[in-house]
Parts: sequence; structure tokens; C-alpha cells
Amino acid sequence: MKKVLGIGIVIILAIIAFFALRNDPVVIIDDPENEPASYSVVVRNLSGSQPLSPGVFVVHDDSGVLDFEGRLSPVEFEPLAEIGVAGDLAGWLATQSGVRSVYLIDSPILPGQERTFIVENTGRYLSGTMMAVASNDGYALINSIDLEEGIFQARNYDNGTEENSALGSGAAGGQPVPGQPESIDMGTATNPQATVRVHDQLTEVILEIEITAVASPDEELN
Ligand SMILES: [Ca+2]
Ligand SMILES: [Ca+2]
Ligand SMILES: [Ca+2]
Repeated sequence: MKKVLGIGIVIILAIIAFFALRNDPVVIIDDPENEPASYSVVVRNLSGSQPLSPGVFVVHDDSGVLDFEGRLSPVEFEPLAEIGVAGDLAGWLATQSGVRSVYLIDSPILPGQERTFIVENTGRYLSGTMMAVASNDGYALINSIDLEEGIFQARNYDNGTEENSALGSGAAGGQPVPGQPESIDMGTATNPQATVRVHDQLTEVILEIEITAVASPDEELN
């Protein structure tokens, strides 16, 4: 009798253990077989008045590669921040430790418009920046978000290299105006260069990205 009871208890414990195991959440950490090879990134201009300039996005493994808050930005950031020319910054990024892939957005995104590009899943983080064109040296920054699906909003910064006039004041305010090459050299340099800080005029979210996994060819066949 005692033995039968004992077997019964063992069976009950086995059943409890079975269901406990079945109900354990399955957590897979960094399993490369379950990670998509690439993501689509939709870049949206949420502003009603600020064109976003050409820009640069980067996949990287060391956090903060484009985060200069409280520090002087490198000289290669100035053309992006002041006239929306991204090539120097893209070249600089390519030399930085932990940078895996650099993507140029080669044309502006007008208010209310969006652009989609594909990033390869080559690293942990995604960062990106585009100038707020109707400003002196203001830019939107996506700063080191984990490269995974979701919607992420940029924060706006002042590069600290040119004095700010009113947003949208055009060539007279030292801000670049498309089609007016002479507007590129206008404006008053901040001297000495100031550290990067959150922009005190550009307080609205003007840039948002939406990241979606792109199915690999294998998954599409299944
Ligand atoms: Ca400034
Ligand atoms: Ca200027
Ligand atoms: Ca300047």
C-alpha cells in the first residue's frame, strides 16, 4: 500500500513537472538563426514645416557613435548640421570603432513625406541623423536604438557651430535655401564652437523611424 502511494506521488509530481516545463516561457537570447538578415526602415518627416536634409544612418556595436550631447562634435558633422551635406560624416563614421554599416540618405524628405531603405542586420544598434533644413545647425538624431522592430522618435540637437536665428528665416537668417547656393555660406559661426545640446527651438518631434524585419528568402519559401 505504501509503495502504491509512493508511485502515485511520483506520477503526480511528474505530471506537474511536465506542465511546468510546458508553460515555461521560451527565451532565446541572441540566437542568430532566429534573427532576420535585414530590416526595412521607414523614415518619416513628422514636421509641418521642416524639410529633413539628406542624412546618414549607421549600424554599430558601440553605443553612442553619433551622440555628442555635452561635447564638441567632430568637424565632419558641421556640413551635415549646417547645410545638410552628409558625405563627410558618413566618411568619418566609417573610421569609427564598432561601426558595421553606413547608409547615406541621398535626398531630402519633405514635411509629411517618408522614405524607406533596407539595413543589413550587421550589428546591435541603429543611429541616424538628418538636418532640420529651416534651422542654422539643428538636426534630428536617432541615437543607438536596438536594431529590432518598432517605432522610434528622434530628438533634436544644436550642433554648436552656428548662431541660431528664428526657425524658417531662410538665407537672411543664415539658413540654407534649396536652389540658392549663396545661402550656404551665410550665418554667424559660433566662436568658439559650443558643445552639442538639446535644441531649444526645435522642440517638436520631426523625425520618426519604423523598423520591420524583412523575411529571408528561406522564410518566404516556407
Ligand atoms: Ca546653433
Ligand atoms: Ca549657415
Ligand atoms: Ca559653420
